[in-house]
Amino acid sequence: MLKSSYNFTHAICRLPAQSLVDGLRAVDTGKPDYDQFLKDHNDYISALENTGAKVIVLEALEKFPDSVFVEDAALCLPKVAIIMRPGAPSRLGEAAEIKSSLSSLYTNIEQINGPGFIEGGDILTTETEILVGRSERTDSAGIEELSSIVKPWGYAVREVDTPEGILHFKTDCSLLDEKTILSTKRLANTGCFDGYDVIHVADGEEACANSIRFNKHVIMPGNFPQTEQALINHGFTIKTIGNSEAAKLDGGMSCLSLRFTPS
Ligand code: CIR
Repeated sequence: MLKSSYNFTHAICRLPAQSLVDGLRAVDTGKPDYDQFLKDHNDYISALENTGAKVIVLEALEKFPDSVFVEDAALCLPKVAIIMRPGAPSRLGEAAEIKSSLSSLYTNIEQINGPGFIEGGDILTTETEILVGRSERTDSAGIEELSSIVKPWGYAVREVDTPEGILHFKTDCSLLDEKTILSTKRLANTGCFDGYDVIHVADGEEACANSIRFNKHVIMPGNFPQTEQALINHGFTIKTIGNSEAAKLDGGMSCLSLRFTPS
């Protein structure tokens, strides 16, 4: 049987708004180039489509500069979609926008109502559990609410720590298959992946830890040759995508899509 944590029939992406140049970032490393961002985003969509998936491309939302990072607004499980409650005030309104897009695709839609906060970038769904990292954007109350929503659907949530200074839990890790995680050493050293096989990203290549396994490919940002070679050596098929502009906004491969199989 195909594993549901990395095999998907569908993805949702959102076109980048021109306002993305005003998107959130921890450190200002320069203004993102919109045209380059759009080109990379197009390549990303093609990479998803090339695995046979249907990609739904939503309209740009100028009101929300970070809305291209569509992953943070929802968690899409096989039978239920859960609308998040982003911890960044400027992103809170993205929840209602994604809800209306998901309503034609899912029969069951649940919602985090608060008072807690939770963003999709802090959630790693594996074949056996849902790991959620506390971060600046996700708190214990948000995780607790998610846990009570998904329990009746048969999912166990495990709350873990995201090391200080890292935007999201998944900034530093990705699922590669049902037993294997790609992770930075600083995250894996917390012990949160004990019981899984862990492949460490190469020293100095921490920024490629945010990759995605999407059907037969691992889609990772370009220019991380040592980690790319290590993954090839482990038997994974790699597709690289330019990420220079999204990286200026602390974005990577997972943030740019919601990946799912509606039932
Ligand atoms: C933000 O700070 O919210 C955006 N500039 C980047 C969001 C990246 N999302 C993700 O890692 N899931």
